[in-house]
Amino acid sequence: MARKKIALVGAGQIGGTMALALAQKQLGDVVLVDVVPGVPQGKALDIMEGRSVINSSTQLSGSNDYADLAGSDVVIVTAGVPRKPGMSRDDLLGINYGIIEKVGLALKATAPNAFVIVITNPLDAMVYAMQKVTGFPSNRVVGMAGVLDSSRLACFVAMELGVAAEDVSAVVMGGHGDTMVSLYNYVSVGGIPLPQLMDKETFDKLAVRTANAGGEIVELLKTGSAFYSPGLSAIKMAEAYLLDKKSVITCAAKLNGEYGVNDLYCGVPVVIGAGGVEKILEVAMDASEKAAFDKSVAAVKNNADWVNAKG
Ligand code: TXD
Repeated sequence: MARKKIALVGAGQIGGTMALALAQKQLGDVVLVDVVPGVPQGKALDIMEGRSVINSSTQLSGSNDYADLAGSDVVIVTAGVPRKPGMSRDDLLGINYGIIEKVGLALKATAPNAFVIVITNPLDAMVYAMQKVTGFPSNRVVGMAGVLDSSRLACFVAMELGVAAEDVSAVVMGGHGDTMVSLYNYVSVGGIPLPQLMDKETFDKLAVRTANAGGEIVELLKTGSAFYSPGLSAIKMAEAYLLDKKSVITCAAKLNGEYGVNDLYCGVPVVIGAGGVEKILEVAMDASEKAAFDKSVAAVKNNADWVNAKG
């Protein structure tokens, strides 16, 4: 079977993290592409030189030329600028739209059959823009946010209960921003529904921390935003596609009527396998959760309307 090709467009903090994770998991050969001369080449070579240490046969290369995206099976896009302290994700809309448009046109020309995972913020608008610019079917264009947000909530629940994070699964839906919705009834601790182990008041505090988790790290780092957990989250999505795992995970997917939402990308539980987003799962929400989800959808729609106005 031919080796898979995974392109990472953006070889910055998240791009480098993903390249290392991919070399460790040996999911396919990796090409890092960036506009900064030397950075993708240097990071690729650095990881190549560590392969005998991790027993990896992955081939990694770096390039400043979009032509090297040709034939990619998976493309993960972090190209853009991250937040600085005091900035909201929405503050990145204008500058990152211009970058996503450029990358999308390149992908349309060089990797027409790729599964595209967008990470660039503001996430829900950028993945929407990517699908519009490439014209790829929406099952092959998805945004990484819910895996990260759900993992952040799982982390905070595990810390609060003193249990292993790997035994906590959570569902965080809606836009990747302040309005994201953490669902109390869909957190499982080793199969045990969270409401049997934690009161709602405590959970709500963890939900607030989850919605602010990105900003918390930006304030600590000062020079950029989170990159280890975002990078690992995107690799989970790529692995689900490449290994046809049928993983049930929360991603920014194109809604066409599901949840009563049309023509919008938003975080919902989906099944990812070799067909990309193979199924969108519609879960029941109580009245307050549904109201919060609708509020989040409205926030995402504002940015999507801005993208549509760009034509
Ligand atoms: O959950 C999520 N989706 C978020 C997304 C989690 C964390 C970070 N989030 C966003 O990802 C963040 O707000 C940024 O918009 C992206 C990338 O974050 P990262 O921390 O990796 O930013 P870097 O280190 O600045 O890397 C971005 C790279 C940088 O090396 C630029 O030179 C490059 O993108 N870049 C480009 N590469 C290719 N093509 C073009 N046009 C281009 N423009 C910039």
